Amino acid sequence: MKCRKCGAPAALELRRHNAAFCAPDFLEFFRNQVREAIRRHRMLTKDEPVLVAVSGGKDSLALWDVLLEDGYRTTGLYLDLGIFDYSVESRAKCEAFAASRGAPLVVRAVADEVGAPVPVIKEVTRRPPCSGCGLSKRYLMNRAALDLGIPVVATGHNLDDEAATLFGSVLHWQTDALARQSPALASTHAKLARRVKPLYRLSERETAAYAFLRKIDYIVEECPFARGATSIAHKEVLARLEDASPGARHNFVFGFLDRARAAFERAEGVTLNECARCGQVTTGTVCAFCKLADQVKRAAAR
Ligand code: Q46
Ligand code: ZN
Repeated sequence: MKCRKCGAPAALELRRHNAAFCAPDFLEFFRNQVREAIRRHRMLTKDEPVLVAVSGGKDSLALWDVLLEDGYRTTGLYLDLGIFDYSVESRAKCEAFAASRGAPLVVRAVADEVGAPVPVIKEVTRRPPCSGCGLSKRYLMNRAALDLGIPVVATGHNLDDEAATLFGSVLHWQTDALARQSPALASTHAKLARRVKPLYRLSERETAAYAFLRKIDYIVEECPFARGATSIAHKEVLARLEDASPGARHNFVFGFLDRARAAFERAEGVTLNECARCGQVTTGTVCAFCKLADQVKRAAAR
């Protein structure tokens, strides 16, 4: 197999693109996909700062690496979820990455903000761990951006993540989630940062190859709570489809974005208020995060 660009022996075959690349040309292909995502959805500009949410995994660290290489003004944000050794190790990976690049990293702990780490929130709420965790992450990302005066948060969601989320939303016809599924979400309120996913055009296998070739030291283990999550089952189904027909994920996500999303967007239309407690954006009176923190506090008092 030869590199499509230069004809040298290929290091990686990309079946869905019907192409193969040598290592340097793959890295350039990867960066160009990120640039195309940013250009097409006007995600970022080089003269405004961007908060990059990093988990210590390959995707978010690959994203931070590309943005740094391309000269964006980045600050990393690591949210310590308090999930046993997984959190200790993933935090260390983020700190080592930031130190090696001389890039600023902000760390916030869920335990400080909610009153308990994710495993305790799970017990208190008697809900799947990802529910309290996801809620806290979205809230704290936005609040960190506001505190730091950064207008946009970038996350490392890749094509596989987007396909799995879309699949889950379609299975349950969650029309509000379908309206919000986009590589770039504009700010609809003064207290809401923009949210962008510059890796949405790249598969998990491609981000893994990028991280490997760039010698990024990332945490390989997944969150111990990921195993039971339904999103993993969705990913497995999609992996089988992709195997049988390369490009299935790509067509699923890009077809939705090009042809279907607008219909759901029109159907939505919510009014946003400021939470009576914390001032962040909510559709109700008190936001879901403040309610969660109350629940944790009440449990601690018992
Ligand atoms: S960290 Fe949190 Fe994920 Fe772990 S508890 Fe679930 S949501 S799986 S990306
Ligand atoms: Zn609140």
